[in-house]
Amino acid sequence: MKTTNKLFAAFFALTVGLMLFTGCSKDSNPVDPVGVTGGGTNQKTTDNIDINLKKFYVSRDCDGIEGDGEFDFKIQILSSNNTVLYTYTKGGLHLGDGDSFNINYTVPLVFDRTEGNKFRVKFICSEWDKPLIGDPYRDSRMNKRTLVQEHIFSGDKWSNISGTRYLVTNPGSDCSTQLSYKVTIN
Ligand SMILES: [Ca+2]
Ligand SMILES: [Ca+2]
Repeated sequence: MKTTNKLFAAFFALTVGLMLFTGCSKDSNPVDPVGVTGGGTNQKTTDNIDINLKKFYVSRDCDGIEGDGEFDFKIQILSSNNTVLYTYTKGGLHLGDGDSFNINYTVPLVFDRTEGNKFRVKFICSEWDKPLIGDPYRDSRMNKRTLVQEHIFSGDKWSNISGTRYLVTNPGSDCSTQLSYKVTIN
C-alpha cells in the first residue's frame, strides 16, 4: 500500500507540475503583441523642414555699359496643392555684374511624410529700364522671369535637398541672376 501511495503521489505531483507549466506558457504569450504595437508607434509622420534663403546674385546685370541693373524679385514657397506658405519680396536693388544681396532668412515649415507629397520653391525676377521719356518698364529678358524647384517625398526621402540649391535665370546670357537656398530636414 505504501509503495502504491508513493507512486500515486509522484504521478499527481508530475501532473500538477505539467498543468502549471502549460498555464505559465499561455500567460506569457500576450507579451509579444505588445512589443509589435510599441514598435509601430515610433513611425515618423511629419518632417520639420528649414528652408534657408541665402542669396540673390547677379551674374550679368542686363544693362551693360549703362551701369548697374535695377532688380526686384520675389520668392514663394508653395505646398503640394499650390497654397502659398511663405512669400519674400525685395525691390529697388541696384546691382552690377558679380554683385549680390544677402537674404539669409530661414523659413521653418512642417510637411507630411506621405508618398508623393511635395513643396516648391519659386523664384520670380525682374530688371527695370527707363526710357528718356515715359515710365520705367521691365527688360524683356527679365520680365518676371520665373523658375520653380520641386521637392518631392518619395521612398522615405525628399528630392533635391543635397547641398546649396541654385535657381538660375537665363544661364550664360548677359542678363542672368540666381537665387541660392538650402533645405535642412530636422
Ligand atoms: Ca536692362
Ligand atoms: Ca536697367
